[in-house]
Amino acid sequence: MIWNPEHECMDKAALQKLQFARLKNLVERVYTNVPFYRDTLDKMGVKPSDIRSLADIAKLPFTTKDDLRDTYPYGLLAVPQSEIVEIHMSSGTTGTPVVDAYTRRDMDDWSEGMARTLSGAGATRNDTIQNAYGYGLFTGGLGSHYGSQRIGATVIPASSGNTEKQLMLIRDFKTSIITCTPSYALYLAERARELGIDPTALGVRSGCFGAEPWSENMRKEIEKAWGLKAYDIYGLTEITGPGVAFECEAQCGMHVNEDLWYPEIIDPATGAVLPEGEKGELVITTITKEGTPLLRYRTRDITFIMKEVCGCGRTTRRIHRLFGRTDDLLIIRGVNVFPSQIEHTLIEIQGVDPNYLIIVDRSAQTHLDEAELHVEVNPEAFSDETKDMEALRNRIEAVMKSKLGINLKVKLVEPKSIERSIGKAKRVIDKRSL
Ligand code: DLL
Repeated sequence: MIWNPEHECMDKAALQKLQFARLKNLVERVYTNVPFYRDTLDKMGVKPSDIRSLADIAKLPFTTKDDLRDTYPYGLLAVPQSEIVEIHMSSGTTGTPVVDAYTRRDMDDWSEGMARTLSGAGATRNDTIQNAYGYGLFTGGLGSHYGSQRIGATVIPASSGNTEKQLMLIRDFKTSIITCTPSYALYLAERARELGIDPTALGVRSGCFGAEPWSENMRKEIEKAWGLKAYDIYGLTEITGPGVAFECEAQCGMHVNEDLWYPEIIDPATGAVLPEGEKGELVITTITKEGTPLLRYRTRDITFIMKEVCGCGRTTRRIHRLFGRTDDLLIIRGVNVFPSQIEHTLIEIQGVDPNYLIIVDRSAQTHLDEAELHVEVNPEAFSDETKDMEALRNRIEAVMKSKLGINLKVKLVEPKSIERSIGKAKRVIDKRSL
């Protein structure tokens, strides 16, 4: 179901015209109202009147996470604070949080983006949506909430955690759609089975999963565990939260709500704009945002813009499932590898569960990187026979070496021993101090 055909199925030329008008207006607004941008543009010698086409976006400066941190909390505000109706924040793992401040209109765009997202997963007003993203400063909970309300579905604001209660709610209120992180979706199914409940019998027919990296294989696992269709959804606090891009029924790449958030792909090393189809860093400009608008925000997420038009009827461009982040790329003895690649490879191996932890350290003696991969054996494959476990361990090491070119020391751990997360899963512990 397409929530907003007028904007989602827009003719390409008309869409570009709209994007350009919005971009031009944005540059004027930030130049007038945000000293940070006025100074930066002045230093670059760029005036709002220099933006004469959509391609002129390349003349504009990038904004980085550090710029947001340096101006914490309200340095990038483009409207008087009295216009702000809500704030959200992402703490990340380190450092000062980044803030998103929303005007009423920003809230409206966010709800719209999420209504489109949920509709992409088939949601209508007849659905009961159980929202197990965390409520609070994190955007996952309230973003999905506003989108559900916009559609008129029945939203259960379950928030994250309380796993047994979640299962009770699913059963009693006949939840048809669930929203949570993909790792939590798997954990919820695992916990259901432990309690003697068959998740596939609960009738949840689709789920919107995002906020953390996951893989095609993990999609298959979730779909099998629940008997549902699992949709990838993308967004980030700095831009608005979830609702930036989402999968439709084709489950093949995520449609960017590009009438609201304009995407580009750049070479992260040089900053040059890359053509469609080439993989690089996703950069987003918030062309309608009023509270904290951003010019060319460097997301650090790696993907590409898909060239083919989607068969679903939407004309908005799609981004491929994320490959990782420029900053979570692990370089182990010079070999580049994203945790998502490790996960993808792991799920193809019989006998192990997609629960894993990568611990990277540097040997004090040899000064070489050492990576250990903790992998959970699944209960059926778990054996007291040391030789069986040894064979499984060797097999995983060999596959990692041949497919990814990295030497990983594999440690098999007991089923369910790796800590489960109710929100974003932690997959990497990097102990190297470089
Ligand atoms: O995670 C917003 C969100 C909530 C998205 C719920 C989807 C669902 P942040 O906490 O600011 O916001 O984290 C944003 O999470 O830059 C990506 O690196 C990662 N991320 C988000 N969605 C996906 C996804 C929310 N579908 C950061 N696949 C982003 C992979 C994702 N990574």
